[in-house]
Parts: sequence; C-alpha cells; structure tokens
Amino acid sequence: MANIDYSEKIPNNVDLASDRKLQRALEEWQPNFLQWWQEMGPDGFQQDQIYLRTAVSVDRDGWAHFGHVKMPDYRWGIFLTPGDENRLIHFGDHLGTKAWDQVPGEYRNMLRRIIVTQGDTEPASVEQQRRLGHTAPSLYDMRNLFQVNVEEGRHLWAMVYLLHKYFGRDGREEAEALLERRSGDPDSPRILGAFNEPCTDWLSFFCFTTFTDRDGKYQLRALSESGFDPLARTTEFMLTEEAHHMFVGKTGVERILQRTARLAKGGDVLNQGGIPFEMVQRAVNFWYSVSLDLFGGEDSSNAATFFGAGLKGRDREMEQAEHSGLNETFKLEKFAPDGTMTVEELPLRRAMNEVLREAYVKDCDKVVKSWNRALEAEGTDFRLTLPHKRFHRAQGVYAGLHFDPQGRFVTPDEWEKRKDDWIVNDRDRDVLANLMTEAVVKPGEFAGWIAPPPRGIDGQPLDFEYVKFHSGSPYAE
Ligand code: BYC
Ligand code: FE
Ligand code: FE
Repeated sequence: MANIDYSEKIPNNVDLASDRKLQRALEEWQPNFLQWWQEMGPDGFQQDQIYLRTAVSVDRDGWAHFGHVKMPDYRWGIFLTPGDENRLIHFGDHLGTKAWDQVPGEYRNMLRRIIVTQGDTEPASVEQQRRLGHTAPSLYDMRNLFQVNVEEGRHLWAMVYLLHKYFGRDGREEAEALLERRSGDPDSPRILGAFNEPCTDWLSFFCFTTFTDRDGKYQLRALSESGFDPLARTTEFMLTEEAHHMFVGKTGVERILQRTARLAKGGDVLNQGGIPFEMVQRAVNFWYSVSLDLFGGEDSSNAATFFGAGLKGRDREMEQAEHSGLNETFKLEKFAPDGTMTVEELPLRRAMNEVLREAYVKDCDKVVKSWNRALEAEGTDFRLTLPHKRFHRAQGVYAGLHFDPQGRFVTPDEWEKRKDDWIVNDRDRDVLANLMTEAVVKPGEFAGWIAPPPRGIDGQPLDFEYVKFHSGSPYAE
C-alpha cells in the first residue's frame, strides 16, 4: 500500500485501522508528542504558516506535496517503503534465511536499544535548533529549518511506531522516555554526545545538517539492510527525507563561503559583517569530529554482535564481496599515551563501526571538495579541509589523547595552546551571536553574512512568502 491515508487521525500506509490496540496506543502517545512539540519545538513560530512539503505517497515520484501549514498541524504519520515478502537476510549468521517480520526473542533487547538510540536523536535535534528561527538569514532559510524540524519529528514517529508495535509495554515506556530526555540537560541528557552540543547559530546549524544529519544517512543505510524487515522498510523511507537535510547544510555552508569570498575582496571580512573563512573551518572541525564520534568505538563488540545477528549491515551491504564478515581483518592504528603507534589486527566484525565511518568520511570528503570548487569559482585561494579522523575525538581508541587536524599526536599542553585555533572558541561564538541578532523576514532579502541561493524551493521565486506570519507575530508587518 503505497498511498497514505490522510483521512486518518494518524496518517499512515501501514493499515493502522486494522490494529485497534496499536492505533489506540499511538493515539494516546500523539497528544504527548504534540505537547513536547509545543514546549521544545521551534520557539515562537507555532502559529505561522510555513510552506512545507508533506509525504503523499512513498513511491519514488511524487511523494511530496507543498503548501502553507502551521507546524502543529503538520500531518506526522507512519510511512514504510513497501515490503518484499520473500526478502532474505543477506549478511551475518542468518545469511540466506527469511527476513523477520517479528522481533526474534534473542535479539529483542539489542533491537530495542538500536531503535531507541536512533529515535532519541530525532527530537534531540529539534531541541538543539529550537531558537534558530529568531536569527534566520531569510524566509527561505527559516522555512528550510522548519522543514527539517518537522521531518525530524516524523522520524521520531517512525521509531515510536516500531516501539509500540513490536515491543509491548517496554516499547511504550521507551516511547514516553523519548519525550522526556532533553538535549543538554545534565540530569536527563540525550543519549549520544553530538545531540547534547549547543547549536545556537546558523553556521553551526549548517555544519550540523551537513555532518550530523549525514551520520543519520549512514546509520539509516546500515539499518535499512536489517534482517528485521519493519526496521529496514521504515529507515528506507526516512532516507528520502534525509537528503533534503543534507542539502540544506551543504548549500548553507557554500553560501556563507561565497559571501565571505566576495567580502574578502573588499577588505576585512569581519568588519563588513561576514564570517571569516577560518571560523568556518573551525566549525567544520568541531561538527565533523563530534559526528565521527556518533559511529561509536573502532573496536566494538556491540557492532560485531549487531552485524552477526543480521540487525545492522554495512553501507550498501549488497555490493560487498563477502557477507559473513568472518574471513577478513581490519588494521587499526592505536596510540599509547606517549604517542607511540601500534597496529592491531581486528576481526572485521568488531570493526564494523569503523567500516561504516570510513564510508561516511569518503562522503564528507566529496562535500568538502564541492565547497572548494565553489571557492575556486569565486576566485579565492582559501580551501577548506576535513580534519583527520583522530582529531578531537571523545569515543573510541583516540579519545583521551590529542591530535592536530592533520592527525599528528600532540601533548595535552600543545592541545591547550592550539585548540582555539582548531575548534570553535568562545570568541567565535560571540562574533556569531553578534552577527546573528535578528531574523531577516522581508521576502527576498538575505542577511549580510550569506549569499542568496541560486533558486527557491519547489520552483518558487526567492522572494516568495515561504513563511506567512500570523497577525499577532512580532514579525508580522
Ligand atoms: N556518544 O561499542 P561502542 C540521526 C556508547 S544520527 C555517547 O563503541 P556501539 C540524526 C555506546 O552507546 C543517527 N555514547 O558503540 C542526525 C556504548 O554504550 P554502553 C543515529 C556513545 O554501541 C541529525 C558505549 O559507548 N542513529 O539519525 O557499537 C538529526 C560503547 O559503544 C557514543 C544511530 O546511532 C556517542 N557518540 O555504537 C537527527 C543508530 N558512541 O553500551 C537525527 C543506532 C558510542 O556502554 N545506534 N557510545 O552503555 C547504534 O547503532 C549504536 O548505538 C552506535 C554506537 C553506532 C551509536
Ligand atoms: Fe532524522
Ligand atoms: Fe535529518
């Protein structure tokens, strides 16, 4: 069933109406979600009409419908890519056996944990971004922010559906807990590191959607290989939404670089209200490195178990030469506290986090190359680089040690001396806060620190009213 039924209270293509108990449970969760959205979703814009796209079908063409809606009226629902009844598990210990449409008892806790961890990141990102509307550089950008936010809300629905449908009472409890943890809260933080980092300026937002949402792409790809078929089908559809989030990030950073390049020709960038290249590099270094941490440890028994069990595969598992993961090893470079390096040979299964991270690194590398082409087209000499994967790590074998952006071992003293050159520092945060003090809300206008995009959304012109403010809004004319 590819089409989505919007006459239902909870839009879905999973025939929810045929399972009354599940439908009731989700309808009980719905008001709690909406309450969370009011409290922790975009602050101050809930009554405005945003030009959003909504899924109308999970088919390849035409799943998007655009129109002005108030965010709380967005039709969050449950969409799965259609299944293949004969699908087989194609990696790990159960290779060649039929994919599961129920949770296998022996993997129940593991699967729940994966789903909860995935689910936790979605509301976390909305919380991190909740005040950014007030400093949006244009209506176009404000609309993109809110589009990302409502879709992350939908990703939460996707995981909550799985918890409710397949995990009984503890699934329902986990679904409640997903609305209770808070990004950055010392007592009840979100599960993964990057999702507790403040994201209070638009340079951070664009780096986050470039690098952190891209971790989402790779984690979702690995889960879309899962032998647990409902997880594979739900993550498959989430991936189609993810593409827009990364588009927002990549083009956002690119437009900052273009603006900076143009300003640099006229003198000091900062004095002219632009964002210096070095500051962009420090933001890239920060968000890229905290996103690398999201792949977990290089040597991980969890990763080995997930792969062996057939719960989480590699990127494009079908294209791998061998699917048991038992016949190969992985060479991992390790460092002693004095900086001596040794190479350890790991069974491949234990290195699955690192294998996925490597695919991610290659993808990030392409993004940076494309930014550099944009810089070249502007006729400037500055080039961005990705820091080494050992740089500024808090998870895995490089955590607790220090490396420079080239990956060379440095002492703690050296790190202390240089870190403000390498990652966003307090001065950068002040500068950005001073540049971004208010939203630019006149259609077609853009803040001075960013270039306009080449075209609008859904074929609309740049001066389209992407956000229509309600009459009581401080932004209404
Ligand atoms: N921060 O064996 P290890 C997205 C924990 S993003 C804090 O090395 P494992 C999105 C780990 O939990 C995609 N803790 O790692 C993007 C474990 O804890 P326990 C999200 C961390 O388990 C933008 C311990 O360290 N999806 O969708 O193999 C906007 C040792 O773990 C971190 C997923 O993550 C960290 N960075 O792998 C919106 C997919 N890293 O057991 C949305 C589901 C590790 O000692 N999750 N730890 O208590 C997973 O597959 C795995 O949980 C991980 C970790 C890959 C995250
Ligand atoms: Fe997401
Ligand atoms: Fe996303």
